[in-house]
Amino acid sequence: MTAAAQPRVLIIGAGMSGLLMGIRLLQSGNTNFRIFEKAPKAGGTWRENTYPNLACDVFAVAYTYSFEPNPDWNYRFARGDEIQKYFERCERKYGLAPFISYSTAVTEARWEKDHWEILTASGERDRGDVLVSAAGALHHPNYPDIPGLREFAGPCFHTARWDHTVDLRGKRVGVIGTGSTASQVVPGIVDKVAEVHLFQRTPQWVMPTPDRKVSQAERARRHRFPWLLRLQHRLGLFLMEIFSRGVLGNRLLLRYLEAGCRANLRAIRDPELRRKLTPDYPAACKRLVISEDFAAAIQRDNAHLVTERIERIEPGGVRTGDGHLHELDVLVLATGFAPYKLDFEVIGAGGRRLAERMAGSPLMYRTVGVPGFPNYFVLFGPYSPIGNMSIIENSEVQANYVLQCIELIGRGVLRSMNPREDVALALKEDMRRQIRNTVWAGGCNSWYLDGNGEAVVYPFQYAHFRRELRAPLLADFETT
Ligand code: N01
Repeated sequence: MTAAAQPRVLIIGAGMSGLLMGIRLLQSGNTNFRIFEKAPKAGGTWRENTYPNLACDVFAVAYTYSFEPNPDWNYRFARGDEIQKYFERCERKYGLAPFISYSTAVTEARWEKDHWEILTASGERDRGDVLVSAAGALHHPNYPDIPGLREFAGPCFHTARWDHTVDLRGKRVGVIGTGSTASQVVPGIVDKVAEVHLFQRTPQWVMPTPDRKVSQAERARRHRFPWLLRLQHRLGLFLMEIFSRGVLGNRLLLRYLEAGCRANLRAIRDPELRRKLTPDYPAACKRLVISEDFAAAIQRDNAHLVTERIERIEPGGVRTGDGHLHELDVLVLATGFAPYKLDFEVIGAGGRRLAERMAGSPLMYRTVGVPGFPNYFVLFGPYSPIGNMSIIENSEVQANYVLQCIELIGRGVLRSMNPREDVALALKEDMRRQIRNTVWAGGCNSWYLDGNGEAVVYPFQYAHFRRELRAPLLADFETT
């Protein structure tokens, strides 16, 4: 064990949750930590996603750290670039830069009897008492396994690797995928391109939530009355929580959500297009898409919804099952992510590999721990998402819990804490039973599902989540 009062904490990732963990440590008086960030700057998903029309579908007033409200959001649903600036501002304001090693990729973390050893891509080693993985849930682009993908003659890129050197003006652009990302990209480019062809494998329920610009007067009011902003933050979270209750099994709310989505579909004038866009699974089974402008965009004369199965990609475009070649100049892959994938190896007690523990059906302890991996904590890992709830709120609850564990170590109450496997298995069984009551068991395919096709989301109400993570229960751990 290193410094007793300030356990040394190694954090992987300087996105929303890694920065949060750093700030919480500083606020608790612990300066003995280091954040490893493989990229040259902070921001995580908001640094990596820069596609046109990128915005967050959580109310902007609620999409901040609770202790750092932002009076300056320009829209009701904040745009990607302003969110990125918000996190960069937090990094500066809380003085995190000296604690962050940028352009430093961790390749391996190994538990060595009573501490963690970290190895970076440049061969540097570091050691700490606690390891926090804040590496992001949706971070590794999912490149579709479509024959001929590499043969496409024009520019082809994933939405999380948007190529801004490609001028889309006057081009025929193909977009594969119809998730939250594609539903923003299509309205974002439709005015600029000659044609947009949206390749849909499965229709999505789309909830139109009116967006608007925040007036100068309102921003001034938020500056002048910080209590108003705090109130709006709470209110925004409350609305998201209500919304999530529908997803978590409240049939009345779910019907209300579906009615909103159906009303959105009624705005599609062409019955054939409407039919193609209508899902055959319950609303919110996949993560609900929030978009005010998708319905209008897909009805534009230069927008074409393609529902024929993609057979292959050829140099000139996309060939569908009906033999038709959709000729394209640019191909955009809005095909989502491989969730929770880590690009570093984590080796726990007895040489156990985290990747094996997570393969198929992951075993987590109360969303933050993993049996066999002492003093290892995960922020926003498997089982963390709760409906469309703000992930910042989730991560705050988790970071506060982790901080308490670190403080137990700092006070010398224990040196290491390893979640008990029997406890984690029993909790997992409870979750699996509960998941059967949620809309995620509605028979659709989504990134919420694990390798066995089971949802790895948090199936209880938000209040339950907060209660579960209020304080560590030592009886749940093997401790030294
Ligand atoms: O990814 P997705 P996303 N051939 O996994 C299709 C967050 N987010 O990037 O449905 C053809 O949802 C796939 O088809 P199917 C949010 O949590 C938030 O859009 O599997 N198609 C699907 O249509 C979101 O849930 C915001 O049949 C293929 C699409 O690609 C999460 O990120 C904005 C295919 C993938 O959809 C991920 O969203 C953006 C193939 N081989 C993202 N493979 C906001 O806050 C996949 N697809 C607004």
